[in-house]
Amino acid sequence: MDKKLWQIIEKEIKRQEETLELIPSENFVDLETLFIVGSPLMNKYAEGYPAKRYYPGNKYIDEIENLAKERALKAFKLNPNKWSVNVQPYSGSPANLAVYLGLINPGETIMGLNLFHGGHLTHGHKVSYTGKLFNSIQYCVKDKGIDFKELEKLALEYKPKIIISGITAYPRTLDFKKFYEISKKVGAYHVADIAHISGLVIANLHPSPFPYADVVTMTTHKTLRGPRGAVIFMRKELEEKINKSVFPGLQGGPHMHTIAGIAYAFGRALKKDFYNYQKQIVKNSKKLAEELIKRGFELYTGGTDNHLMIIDLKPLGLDGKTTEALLERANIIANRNSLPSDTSPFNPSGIRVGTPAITYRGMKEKEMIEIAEFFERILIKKEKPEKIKKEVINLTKKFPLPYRKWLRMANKIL
Ligand code: DSN
Repeated sequence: MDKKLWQIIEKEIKRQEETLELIPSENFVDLETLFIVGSPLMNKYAEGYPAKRYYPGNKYIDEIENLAKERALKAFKLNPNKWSVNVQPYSGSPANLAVYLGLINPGETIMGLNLFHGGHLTHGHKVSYTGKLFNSIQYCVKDKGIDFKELEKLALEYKPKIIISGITAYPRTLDFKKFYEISKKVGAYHVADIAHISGLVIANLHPSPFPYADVVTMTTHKTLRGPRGAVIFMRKELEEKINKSVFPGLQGGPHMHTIAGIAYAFGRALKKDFYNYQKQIVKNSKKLAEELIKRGFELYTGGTDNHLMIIDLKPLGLDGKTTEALLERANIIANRNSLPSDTSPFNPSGIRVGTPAITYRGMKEKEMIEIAEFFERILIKKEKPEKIKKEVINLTKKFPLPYRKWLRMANKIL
């Protein structure tokens, strides 16, 4: 046993056990996912697609990839004659790049939500290849939501080939129909990136993009709670272009152990428990937002409709970096985040807070009140974070994670 390495793994497990994980894009996999993703499936090279591989020995690998695809389509109730799915992208960023490169040529125009307003790097931010390879036009949020007036004006002026509807730090419901209508007006593809909200869409707690999109991308480790990976759904007529773009265009051998974990995650998403879990994520998020507002915090767009919220720290005279560090001293993990008034993402004035991970641990509305109090005591009443840390650890102990069992098993058999 590699003692040095396992000691570090154990320390990280303890950190996860004893902290309140509020980064909205993070979650906790279950033990079955750990076993599947750690299985000997990772030994196999399988370039290509089921029944069209470049290597032999892929009989069972094909079964796994087909099962993942079948369940992914089922989870979103998609008609397999109209929609196709690619489960091979290594993660969300290469998935998005593969879509753009599959549909249009470098130099052509894409439009996405500005990073400071809640968009993702891969929606055309200038430091990402998506903003370097393509001519990127960014739309914004005004008041409490996406500024569709500006979006339409920009679309008519710049005639993008792709309009991306997608978020990474936007707490409101997305009106996919409006994106569709503007896209059609200017002859653009509508690509919806539902990485954050995929679980909510499956559970009908957020409107589905599928009636209005040409392509839908998502990661599999956020609200879906699967292993790290990504999936691309595309209308049948776009299948060949996008599949070729993923492989051989951008990637080599698919990670079949991860794809098996994705098959398992979509299988779990077909069950009633999954709906209850997603419902509680949103309930918790709304409760936490309400309790924070009650205590004097200001939230970006005034609240939340989904699993996340962003606290505007400017009225408290704080910045994101200082706040992130103060919270971490109390074992509360929430990440600093840009707001429209910011100019640098390194020291922004927001802190992003989400409920998927703590909801998986079993926390409900009662704990949201406690968490809002922690925020108030640290950031408004200026209590020492170290004092609150003990209370945070006590709270986390009531909602254990399953990883000790896994660790014990590793210790026993290795
Ligand atoms: N890094 C993810 C997030 O935190 O939203 C997106 O890729």
